[in-house]
Amino acid sequence: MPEHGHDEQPDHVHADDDHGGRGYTHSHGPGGRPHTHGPGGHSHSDAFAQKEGRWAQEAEERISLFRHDEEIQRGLAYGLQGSPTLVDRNIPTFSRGELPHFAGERGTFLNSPYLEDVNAVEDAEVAVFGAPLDSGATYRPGARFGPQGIRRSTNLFGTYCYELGVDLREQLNMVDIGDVFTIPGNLEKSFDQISQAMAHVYSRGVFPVILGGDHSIGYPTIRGMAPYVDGNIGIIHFDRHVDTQETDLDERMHTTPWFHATNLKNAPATNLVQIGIGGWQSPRAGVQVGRERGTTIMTVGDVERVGIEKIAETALEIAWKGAKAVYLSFDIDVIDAGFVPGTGWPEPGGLLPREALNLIRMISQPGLAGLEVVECAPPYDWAEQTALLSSRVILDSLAVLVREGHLGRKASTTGRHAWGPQPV
Ligand SMILES: [Mn+2]
Repeated sequence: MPEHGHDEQPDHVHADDDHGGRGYTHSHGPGGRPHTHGPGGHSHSDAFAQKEGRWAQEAEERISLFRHDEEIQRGLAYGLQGSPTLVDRNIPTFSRGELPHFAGERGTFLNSPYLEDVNAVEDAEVAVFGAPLDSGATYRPGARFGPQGIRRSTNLFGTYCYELGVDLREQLNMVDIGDVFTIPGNLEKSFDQISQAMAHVYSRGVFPVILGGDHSIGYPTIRGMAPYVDGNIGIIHFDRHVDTQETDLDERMHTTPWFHATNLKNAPATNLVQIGIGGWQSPRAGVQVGRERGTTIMTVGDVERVGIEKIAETALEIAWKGAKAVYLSFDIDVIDAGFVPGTGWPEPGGLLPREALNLIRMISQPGLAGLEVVECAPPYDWAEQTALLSSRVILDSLAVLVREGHLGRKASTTGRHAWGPQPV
């Protein structure tokens, strides 16, 4: 079992040693929710949602409040005791923790600690970093502000998710290591920087979360991790677009990452699964490459007809076939353009947010090697909704990885300061 001490987890929650962190399990209901083994043995008349609702109510009790309490103490020490008129004596004069959500903004992802010295990254289990790049955008630029927008949108969230029964502050050592120094106007140099950043994090056994950036970063991220994977890498790619052509407008662009990534020795195209493809923005050159190389494409119609459970199961089968690691690349434009106006190539008719998040939860169950969310372009965003969905993809995936025991091993509920390495 994972070290964070979930010895009372219900029996639907598996540590990865149950299935070697490779295959997937059929013992989960849709969305990774518990199916029949909720506490108290409910009757068959219970609706599925009620079971999850009840399970989560019980699960909350098993999560520590250690880091929450520690954060309050630190707030009082560093932010001074609150004014005498306040009844709640946990409120400091200066905001120093999660609350209030509109203030005290640290500017990091989910208010996690900022790690200035990236040499110390291995103390963390998850490192979030931005790849602010939009030189690969062939229509709307703006994704260079994606990392900033995604981080800002997380001010709205707490660290606890009700239905997943996970509190990331308590159960995960996650740090934000800032952004890669990309070179505007020079994709190849930016790619080199991104690959080097990825290699630094991945080679130290730290789970990378990359905030894009346009989708051209899909190639350098895979290239950065590939030398450190002892075997093949599978890629699960959510997108409205195939992104498999060799060049676009005479260069490698955000329409080309998988042509180049699947040229890498250990990232075969046959392990590339593309979900949500369709519409009127798919260059035929890319489709031809996918056909020749044997990629797997599942359209939004497939998702609708076959159902998300079967789609996730099939995607995992193909991505994990003979592979040692599976990487998630999520283009936010896979979601219907009505929900994600802030993106480079909006395409109506995509997945619904609920479908996308359920798929993310399911494909995260057997474990991932890392993930990226790309193409969030805040200049076109309304009310932060594209950034919010981008954040949710990351948060939901991390929560499932923690709940399934793939992450959360370094977190200790006693004796650690904050929820990651602290600056010295
Ligand atoms: Mn796309």
